[in-house]
Amino acid sequence: MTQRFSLSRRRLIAGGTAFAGLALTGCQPRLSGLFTGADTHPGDYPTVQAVEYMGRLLGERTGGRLGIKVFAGSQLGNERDTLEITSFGGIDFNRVNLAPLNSVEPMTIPPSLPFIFRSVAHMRRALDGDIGDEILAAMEKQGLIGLCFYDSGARSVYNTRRAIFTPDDMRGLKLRVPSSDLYLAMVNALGANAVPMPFDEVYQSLAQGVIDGAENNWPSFESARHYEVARYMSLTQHLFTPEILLMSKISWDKLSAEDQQLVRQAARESVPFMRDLWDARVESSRANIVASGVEVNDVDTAPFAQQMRPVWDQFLVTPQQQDIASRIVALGEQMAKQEKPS
Ligand code: BDP
Repeated sequence: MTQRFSLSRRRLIAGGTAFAGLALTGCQPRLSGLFTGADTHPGDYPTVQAVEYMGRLLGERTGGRLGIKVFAGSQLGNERDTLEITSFGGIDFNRVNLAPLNSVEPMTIPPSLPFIFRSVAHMRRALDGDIGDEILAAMEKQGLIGLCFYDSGARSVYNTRRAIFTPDDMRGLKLRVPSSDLYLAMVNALGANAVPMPFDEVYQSLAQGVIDGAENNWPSFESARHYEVARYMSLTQHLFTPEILLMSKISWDKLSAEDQQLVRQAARESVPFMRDLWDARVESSRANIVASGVEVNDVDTAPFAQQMRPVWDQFLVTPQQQDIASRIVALGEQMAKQEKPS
């Protein structure tokens, strides 16, 4: 099921001249300078802001010797492509969702399973501890250094046709998913037709009727303007798949041990900064979307969870994946118990 990165030379060249220059820098030893960063979201999005903040911290702490220039808005390509280029050393930092890594690194599967997290608090607690550290460490064998996780809130289904209340309402809808076998299986399990597609092509495809809908969090639904076309948002909250900040292992290996430490520390400090921005952004995006007249409805999530459940067994294949998944579940149960008034 897993695959190595497989970006062809042709696609790398087609990626544009920006890459050509960036890819070349991967061959030279470099101990200082302005690193490149990739993000699919626009400059004001919390993930971009967080990596820029991290770059400012690095600048302050090294007298300007290190810094990060983030190329926002998919300027360097979609997430699958930028991930491959990052693993070749052509991009230094990359902030992506875990979804495009699902078919590459098995340890990204557990936190991407439907309904595995009960809440944002559950997700944060799991990823802030050993579970998160083990997943970050697993990235190294893919040529990527896992630095930290960022929030991505809950993902829900939106579409141009009708409000969704039960899985039956999803039948026949052409629903865009990120490039991930797990996402494909999840959406197909609900009776919809999953269409894998890069995020930056979704708006156009919705507008042209190539797809009927997609699924995402409030800030992405707003920021990519999908809500202007998809006027039904149904709160399935089926996923809390987090974002991850990665560094190319090739770039990492060129840093001194002290600079590696500085990078790790700055990444860690960008997490609470990001979470504050994120919480505010979720609220403002939701308010703007509701004010624009999008029809938003709650759903009973139990039948969705039940219908998607088989993907757990299908995708949790290694003992390490199973172990992480059961620890996430156990943590959720423990948190729920503590929250219950005695
Ligand atoms: C957003 C993530 C972004 C993904 C996008 C997607 O922030 O990294 O590219 O979803 O669905 O929530 O592809």
